Amino acid sequence: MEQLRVGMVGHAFMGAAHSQAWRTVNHAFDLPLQARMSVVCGRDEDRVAAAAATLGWEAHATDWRKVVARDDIDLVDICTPGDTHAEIALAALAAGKHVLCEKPLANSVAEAREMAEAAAAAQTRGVRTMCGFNYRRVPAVALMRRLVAAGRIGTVRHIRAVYLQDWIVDPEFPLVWRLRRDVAGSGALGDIGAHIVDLTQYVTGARITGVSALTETFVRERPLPTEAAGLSATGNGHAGSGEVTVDDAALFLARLDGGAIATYEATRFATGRKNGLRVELNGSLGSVAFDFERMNELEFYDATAPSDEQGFTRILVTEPDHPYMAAWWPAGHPIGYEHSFTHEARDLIAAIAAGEDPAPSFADALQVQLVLDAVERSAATSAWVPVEAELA
Ligand code: SOE
Repeated sequence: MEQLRVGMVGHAFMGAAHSQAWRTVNHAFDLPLQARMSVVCGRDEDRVAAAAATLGWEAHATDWRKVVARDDIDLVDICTPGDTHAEIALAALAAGKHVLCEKPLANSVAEAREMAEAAAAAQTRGVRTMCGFNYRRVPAVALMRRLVAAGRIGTVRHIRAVYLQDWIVDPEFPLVWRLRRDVAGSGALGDIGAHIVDLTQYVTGARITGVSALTETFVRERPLPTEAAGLSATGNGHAGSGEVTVDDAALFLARLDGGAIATYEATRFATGRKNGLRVELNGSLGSVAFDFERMNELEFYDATAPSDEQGFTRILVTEPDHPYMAAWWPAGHPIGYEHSFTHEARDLIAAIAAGEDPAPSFADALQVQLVLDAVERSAATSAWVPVEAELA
């Protein structure tokens, strides 16, 4: 079978999740291309060598430029912090590689726009791009979109979206890269707010047209981390402290072009909430709600049912005719977080093999970036900020 030879840059949390997907995808799904885990790249030789062995990569490298230039690489998978996305993606596209890039696409609208333009130019040469908004690929979320598109909740009036985490409530938690604007671009807003912006636009098929926002940084100074690590770095009281340069929480109101109004909340200070992503839609004919902590379920309220039968129904999203589920276990056997990445890899491989554009493309991700930017400008000015449409 023809191969899709992957070079992945970055091997921390997201790198591990993507590796799991590349390892599994051809075992779960019947696809015309075989993913091959050719090389993983990281800055530290020892660590990347260990990651290659643990995660199942054939080889390791320390210079992403060489990986991107290799003739035997078809796709570059970017799992690094946001400050390197644009440079790596632009180089990969120039070298004719397909690109999968973690979210948010970039650290600024200018970078995201340059990436989307480069993707559009590369697309004319058959090169495909995708941004890793993995929650789209949770079967219950895909089912939510299917129900909305089929008109089962009628006209969407309300969107209520929250993404709640609590991993930095402790003021002694160190200043990891996700808390630095120069590396991450923004805080809770770009890291987790981006997911609910993408997810709600995806399930409704509507676009955010304007926002009114506020952001807050509750803890403005933190101990410096002992080493550049991810979510679990330990503090070092002796290394001094540094300034938190991103938001801890971002809240905003929005309007969408289908007429719906929405509320969004993204925070890392929701004590007790570990990864609480919840989206509820209320429409003229019903409602539908998803909660990631119960990711194999979807709540559905059908206002057209006889009044004595009305009430929220819990759909267990494990039937073979639910999105993606035929590939897994018999009905009633649930799946987990990692499957969303396997589904992402499945959709990307299928699109590349079919010569089609996968979604969300870099252009779709640019649209999310425009919303993030509008949120920051609205929070800074206390004003309503419109969001322009960039998509054709
Ligand atoms: C940290 O907040 C994080 O790992 C995000 O970066 C991911 O996108 C999200 O899925 C889980 O939380």
